[in-house]
Amino acid sequence: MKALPAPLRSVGRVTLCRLLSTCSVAALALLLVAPPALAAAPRNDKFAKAREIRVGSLTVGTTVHATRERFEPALGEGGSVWYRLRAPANGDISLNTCATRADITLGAYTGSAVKSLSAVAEDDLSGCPGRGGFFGSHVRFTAQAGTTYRIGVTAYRGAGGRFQIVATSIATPSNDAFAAARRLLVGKRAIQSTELASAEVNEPRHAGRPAAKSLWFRFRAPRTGRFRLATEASSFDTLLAVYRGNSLTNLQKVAANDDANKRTVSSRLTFRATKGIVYRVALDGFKSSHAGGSGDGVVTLARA
Ligand SMILES: [Ca+2]
Ligand SMILES: [Ca+2]
Ligand SMILES: [Ca+2]
Repeated sequence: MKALPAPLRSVGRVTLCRLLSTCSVAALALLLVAPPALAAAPRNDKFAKAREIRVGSLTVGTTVHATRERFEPALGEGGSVWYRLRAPANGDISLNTCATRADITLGAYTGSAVKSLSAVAEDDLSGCPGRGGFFGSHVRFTAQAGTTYRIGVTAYRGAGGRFQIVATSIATPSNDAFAAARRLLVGKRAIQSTELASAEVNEPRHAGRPAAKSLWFRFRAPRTGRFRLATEASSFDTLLAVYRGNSLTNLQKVAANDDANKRTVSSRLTFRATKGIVYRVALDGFKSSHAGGSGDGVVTLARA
């Protein structure tokens, strides 16, 4: 539901630290976990050892024990790790670290050597909705098909920590319409931007809010039992709903959720499924004066 108020997102780091009483504690914690000499650096510490990531993926990494190379872009003061992302098509690409508590920065560059990089987009802490989103970074850039972009994740200060990068392409989603629902598999994630999604005539409200930018998924239960759906790591205030029925006009709600708890704006629900029955899942966004109601969506299905 309610996201971080807009003024808090735009204040500078010093002011933010004053607002957050936990800041000094966090700084102390960073000092305590400062890397000892000779600790193993992450495998993608060096620019030349960049790890590949793709749009529609979630990547887990860490800046702990990472180092800096000469001529690196000076976005943060700590160590960096590197990724390469090859644009599959022309269009905008969005990268976020919203599910990250560590204070890290995110940059996208072109160029094949660390001393000749051109910044395409950089972000320190534009913020993400919900608790823990204060240090979230978000970049978006217009990509050219076939171009390899270099993505640097740098600790702002100190060691940084573990992070998650979600990458999506801002394209018209193939599963915008109920009839074109995308298949969900147990134990897998579906990662897509909802930005260009829309609502259909006769579409029900999802988790109590009018349908606006919904994506549809379908799930055929492989056995009878309880399953869990969650949207953690999404970059926006999500709504999630599960239905039975094979058309928009005969849907029966099975379960729905706006916020998993009072500390988050991501959604989480469990539902009992019957073997062989097809369930339809809607992902939508909570639109408010300071939240757009769309972004990088992550839907995870698991056995409960
Ligand atoms: Ca490095
Ligand atoms: Ca839709
Ligand atoms: Ca929500």
